[in-house]
Amino acid sequence: MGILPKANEACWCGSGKKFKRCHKNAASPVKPGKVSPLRPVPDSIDQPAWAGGNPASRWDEPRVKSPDVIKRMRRTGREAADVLAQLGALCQPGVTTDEIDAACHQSAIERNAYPSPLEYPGMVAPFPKSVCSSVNEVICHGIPDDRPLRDGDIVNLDVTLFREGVHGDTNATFFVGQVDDLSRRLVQVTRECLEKGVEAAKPGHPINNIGRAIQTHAESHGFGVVRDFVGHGIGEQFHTDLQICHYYHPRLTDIMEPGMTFTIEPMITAGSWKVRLWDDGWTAVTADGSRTAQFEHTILITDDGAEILTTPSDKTSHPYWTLAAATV
Ligand code: 1AY
Ligand code: CO
Ligand code: CO
Repeated sequence: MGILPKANEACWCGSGKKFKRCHKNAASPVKPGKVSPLRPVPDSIDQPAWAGGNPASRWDEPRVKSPDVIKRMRRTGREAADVLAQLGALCQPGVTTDEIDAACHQSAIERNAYPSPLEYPGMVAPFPKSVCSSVNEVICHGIPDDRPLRDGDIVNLDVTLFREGVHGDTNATFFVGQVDDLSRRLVQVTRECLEKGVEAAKPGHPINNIGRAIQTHAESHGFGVVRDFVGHGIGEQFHTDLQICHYYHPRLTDIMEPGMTFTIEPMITAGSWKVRLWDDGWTAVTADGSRTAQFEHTILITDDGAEILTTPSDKTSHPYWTLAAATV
């Protein structure tokens, strides 16, 4: 659970005001809720190794993908983006994150896809749901439960689908009703951080260019960059050994090559970027209870830049594209 300042201490938002005069009323920490029973996936859907609680293995996967894998990743990526945009419409006051999970699960199955988070192995227990839902100070890997979304919340939904033998991974942060100015700015800047990360992704350049671009932008707005979770190689496996830090890491000098596929998924905080993990082994929250936002794409390094594989069929209903035009 997030640790908040005492009433007379400085607010985490950096306003210089006392906490009680600033964000205290908005700061009702997210607590673990009730998690509904496992939703089954029909046998007709091709499933990753961990489905059904099977012991999963990892293997060496080429960093540069074949044209056939890339073709399939484009299709899976688009389906994942379409599901994410669809779920965004549900982010309204009173809707529970479990209801959003049910919609994700059903939409995945209708598209002949397995929702990759479902039963993914963890240190404490497998992930029990089909989408990660992370509200306010939850950085990532929140478990959908019976908590109704409230007016003023921000909620990240992280959708990964497994289809045609490959994964597509994408997320966005949505506003619930009327959201305060600091949170709106946080979400907007986080979206820009992903955009700047994608712009820094091009062949012939070291992979730490991405984190440098992201960190520079976040810190210029007074925000923090989470260190504990990174972008990752993706393809026939959900996560490969390739790591993409969202801050500048001098040793990550691997050169980007055409055909590489990986995620960029900056987690940006209004206050501390230090992480605490709940006892469930999944839910990661900010150590100081400050709010946090995230956006994610799966990208392909091309001959002259990067292609976003998680581009939806309709950009007009997807926050990565609609927020670009808005001003905060
Ligand atoms: C992640 C994992 C599960 C995840 N996201 Cl539901 C779900 C959502 N996210 C990120 C950003 N996993 C990641 C990363 Cl970098 N890496 C995989 C790693 C991990 C898991 C949770 C938190 C951090 C890092 N898992 C390592 C191996 C797990 C065991 C396993 C899984 C699959 C196949 C064989 C063995
Ligand atoms: Co994750
Ligand atoms: Co993701």
